[in-house]
Order: sequence, then structure tokens, then C-alpha cells
Amino acid sequence: MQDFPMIIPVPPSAHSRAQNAYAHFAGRVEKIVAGTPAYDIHTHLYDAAFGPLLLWGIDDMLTYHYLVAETFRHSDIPYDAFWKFSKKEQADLIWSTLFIEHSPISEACRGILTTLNELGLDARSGDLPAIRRWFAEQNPRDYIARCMELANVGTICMTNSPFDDEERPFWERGIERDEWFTAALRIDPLLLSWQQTAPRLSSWGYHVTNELTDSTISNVRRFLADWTRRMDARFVMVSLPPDFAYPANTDSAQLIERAVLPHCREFGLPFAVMPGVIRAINPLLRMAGDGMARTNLSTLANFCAQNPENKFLATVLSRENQHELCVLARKFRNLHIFGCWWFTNVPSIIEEMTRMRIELLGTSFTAQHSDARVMDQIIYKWSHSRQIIARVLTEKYAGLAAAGWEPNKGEMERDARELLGGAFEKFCET
Ligand code: RAT
Ligand code: ZN
Repeated sequence: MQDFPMIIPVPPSAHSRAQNAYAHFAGRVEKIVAGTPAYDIHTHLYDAAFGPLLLWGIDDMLTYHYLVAETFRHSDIPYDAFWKFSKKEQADLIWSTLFIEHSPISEACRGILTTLNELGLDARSGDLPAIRRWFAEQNPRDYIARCMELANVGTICMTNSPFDDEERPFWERGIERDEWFTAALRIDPLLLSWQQTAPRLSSWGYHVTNELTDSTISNVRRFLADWTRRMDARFVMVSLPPDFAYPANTDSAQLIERAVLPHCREFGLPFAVMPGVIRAINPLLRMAGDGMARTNLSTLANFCAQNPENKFLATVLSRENQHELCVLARKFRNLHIFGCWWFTNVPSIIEEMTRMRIELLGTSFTAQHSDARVMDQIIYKWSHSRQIIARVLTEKYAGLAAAGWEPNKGEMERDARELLGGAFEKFCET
């Protein structure tokens, strides 16, 4: 009898099947996510009509407060000495500390490299003067258009505060609006420091007293109505400390209950809340000195449950709050959650938040906002986030295919649109 070698077909392991399914979608999904224009629903950028308020260029990028905080980790320069520096001197110190003396591997540092790289500039040469010369030659309006194109951002929502002494005069004078920039009415001082803000409102012709009488409340509503109209605001917005409580007999909670929420109902606007920030935990760091803590989300649950006619947008600063926030959004359709805010806007946390949100909410949320303060930053913030969103979607599509539901191109494009602003627009409209 002849001996034949036995060839037993080996079934592909579950692991390699999953890898193949992932590879099957990866390139297509990445292309779709990269090619879908985003509505950047929370930034600190300005329409070019605001002149010097719109920051852009290498020195503004380097002096971003995220990088200022990181520089003080390495440098022993006294705080005062740093703040006495000119912007260029601060940028020089940040560049040498974070890029030359150490590897620029933090997310904010890597962001500068992605941005310069996408603009075709060679950061590796370490030649900061040459990079500065390139920026000095750019025409601001063309440059803004180029940033929006590279980031594939179609619309930018600003953060607009009537309490900002530099910004307010532009609105009062009137500006010619760029159609790509929308406005959000930001009212932190009104809600968080009423006793100091009341005299300001009085000086602007709104008859208010420190006590929240009915007449004061109606004047606060008049103030909100005037500024909503003046800005054509798309939503009203506040950041909140972790211990903020609602309902409560505090100035903040009463102002929200009696003025802000009725105003939002009247104008059909969402109220955007951003809980979890502890302002000035280290005041010596100035804008870089804010901290954070886990927040009690029953406040948000109370907002949604007790005000079913209001719409709420929310993003929360603490990683530990994210699961609870997703579950809240499952319970309340008047709640739309958005973006990976500030300290959560780092790849490891964006990835887990995006995966968890998709698993609990499908595509009924907004995956990201940039929070950019400097125009150029939209390039890296969106490029880094899109890579992660595409990775998570690819994994989910591979899972659908394994269950016999092969997603088609049109469906994948629709999903990307929803996650990058479409779901937000629908939420605001309905
Ligand atoms: O992310 C930031 O730049 C923070 O300083 C804050 O502006 C925060 O995003 C906020 O809107 O309060
Ligand atoms: Zn912000």
C-alpha cells in the first residue's frame, strides 16, 4: 500500500478571519471618513472679520495653552518671567523645551508636526526662523481657506461671548459674516458669577438687580434675546464646575431655570452644557491653569427629565463620566452628546469614547469637535481624530459583515456624515 502524505485543510483561525474582514473595509472607510466634510461645532476660532481675534501661524500654535502647561513640566523658568516674555520669546522657549530638548510625543506637540507636515513644511530641520518666514508670507484669508480645505471642515462654530471686552465691540459695530462661520452664545459669567455680572448688565441698559426678581429675570431674557439675534446664535452654551447642581436655590440654577431654558424654548435653541471644569486650579499658569474632576451627572439627567421641551447638548470633561453620559443619552432623546473635550481629546481616550458611543448610541451623536483656538490646529485635530473614527468604524463594519450584513458605500457615507455633524444638525432642526 502506497503512503500518501495527508493534506488536511486548516480552517482560518477566528483571529485571521477578523483581520481579513478588517482589511477588507479599512482603506474604503478611511477614504470615506477623510472625504466627509465636518461641521466643527465647538471651536474658539473667529471669522476673519474679527481681525486680530483670529489666531493663526506658528507662534500662536506654539503658545497654545496646552503646550504652555507641558513646557512648565520640563522648564524651571519662574512663571512671572515666562509671562513677561513676548509671544515670540515664549514660542522660542516652548520650541526648544518641547521639540529640541525632548521628543515631541505628547498629543499637542505631535499636532504641530502633523500640521506643519500637511502644509508641506519641514519641522525636522528644527529651523524655526525659516518656518516663521513661511508663515509671514501667507495671506490670512487664503490661508484660512487652505486650513479648512486640508482639514476638510465645511463649517466652523465659534464661541461668542458678549462679556468679552475685545469681542463685544465687533458685534456692536456690526460685521460682515462669513457664511462658513456660525455662532454660539457663551454665557459663563452670566450663570457662574451673577453678583459680578449684574452690574455689567445694568451698565448696558438691562434693568437688573443682584436679587433675581421677576423683573430682573425678564431683563436677563431680553439680554439673551438681543444677543441671540445679534449673533444669529445656533445654541446657548456654558461650562460648569463638577459640583454644579440643578435644581437648586442658587443664582446659577435659578437663572437657568427661569431665564435660559425659557429663552431656549422660545428661540428653539439647544442649551449646551460642558460640566467638569475646575477653573484656575493653578492660577499662575493663567489660561493653562484649569483642572477637572468627575461630575455628578444627575444634574444633566434632571435637566433632561424636567425640561422635555428643551434640547441639551453635552460634552463632559472626565473620562470616568463617559459611560454614564452615553447611558443618559440612551434615555433622553432631548440630549445630544458631542466631541471629546479638552483633556479627553487624546488618541487613547478618543478611541475608547468613540467605540463606546457607537456601541451604545449607533450614529446618533457627534463624534468630535476641535476646540481649536488657532486656525491651523484644525488640520491636526481633524486628521488625528478622523484616523481614529475610521479605525473604530472599520472594526464595527467588519463585525456587521461577520453577521451577514455587508455595509455598502452609501451606508458608510451616510454614517460618516451623521458622525461628523449631520446628527447635530438634525438634532438642532427637529
Ligand atoms: O480646550 C480649551 O481650550 C479650554 O481652554 C476651554 O476653552 C474649553 O474648551 C472651554 O470651552 O471652556
Ligand atoms: Zn472650548
